[in-house]
Amino acid sequence: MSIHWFPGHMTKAKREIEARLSMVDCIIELRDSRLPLSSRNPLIDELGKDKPRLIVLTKKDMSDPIKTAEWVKKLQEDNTVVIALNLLKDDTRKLIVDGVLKVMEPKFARWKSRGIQPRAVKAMVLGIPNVGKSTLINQLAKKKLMTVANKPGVTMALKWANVHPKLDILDTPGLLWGRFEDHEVALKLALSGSIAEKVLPIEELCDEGFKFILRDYPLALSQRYGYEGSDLTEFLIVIAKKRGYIQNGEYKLNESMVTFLRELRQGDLGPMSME
Ligand SMILES: Nc1nc2c(ncn2[C@@H]2O[C@H](COP(=O)(O)OP(=O)(O)OP(=O)(O)O)[C@@H](O)[C@H]2O)c(=O)[nH]1
Ligand SMILES: [Mg+2]
Repeated sequence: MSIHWFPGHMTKAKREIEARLSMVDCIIELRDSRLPLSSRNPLIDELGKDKPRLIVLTKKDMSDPIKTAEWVKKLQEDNTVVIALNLLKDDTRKLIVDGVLKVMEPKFARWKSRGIQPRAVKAMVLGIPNVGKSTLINQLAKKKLMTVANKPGVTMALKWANVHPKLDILDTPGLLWGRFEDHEVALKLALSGSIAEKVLPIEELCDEGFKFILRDYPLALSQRYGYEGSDLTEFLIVIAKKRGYIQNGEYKLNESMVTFLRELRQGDLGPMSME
């Protein structure tokens, strides 16, 4: 099954991003540390191929620390500056500003040789929906300049922010690519909250999420839900009983599915990496 989810505002945003790219000095590319491969948007490679780039793996607090450290190392092999951050806690400001100045070094040298006066760097933040672009800007600016919410598609228009004497950042709407040739990628993006859930059948998402946890983090189900087995329906009944999802003597398993997916997405089952 190939799915399509490319809301109207994204088509417009893509055009506007292309139009503004020539104005920016570099790109801050955000990826979700739980899925650094699947959250890499091929559109960003195409749009920003000639720009210095800082890669930030976000939501480090939600990913498996060992896997994230491996990813940082691997991505750095391409001579890119890569940092993994919990945007809500880490010293985001210093780390990002230092990272931007580092990737800009060759450009600064060119400016100098051409006699161009140093000025604040203009960076564009790019990434899939819900990865933390607007959060990153708010943390840098130390105030709530951008609207942030835990669902994809919050930012709808491009907006500049002066976040530091040396840095201006352009916030952009999260972009997805039009077609997911790879269904597994779409599933991971839905399980982590970057594509609207309604795009994929909830049963399939639950099934995939459940299989993933059984395979990679088998203790998580017993720790959070007290469930020791490996049968999805049985597990959903356990949630229904615990949370009172029962009507006229019947279990409302749909509510169990919604709860399970929400808790998985928001990291309630513990730090996990899908890649
Ligand atoms: N735990 C955790 N949550 C984060 C982190 N970064 C962002 N978030 C949360 O992720 C959600 C989405 O953040 P936004 O900044 O709105 O994401 P965005 O990339 O701007 O999303 P769009 O505008 O929809 O493209 C919010 O609930 C943030 O609080 C992080 O490092 N750790
Ligand atoms: Mg946003």
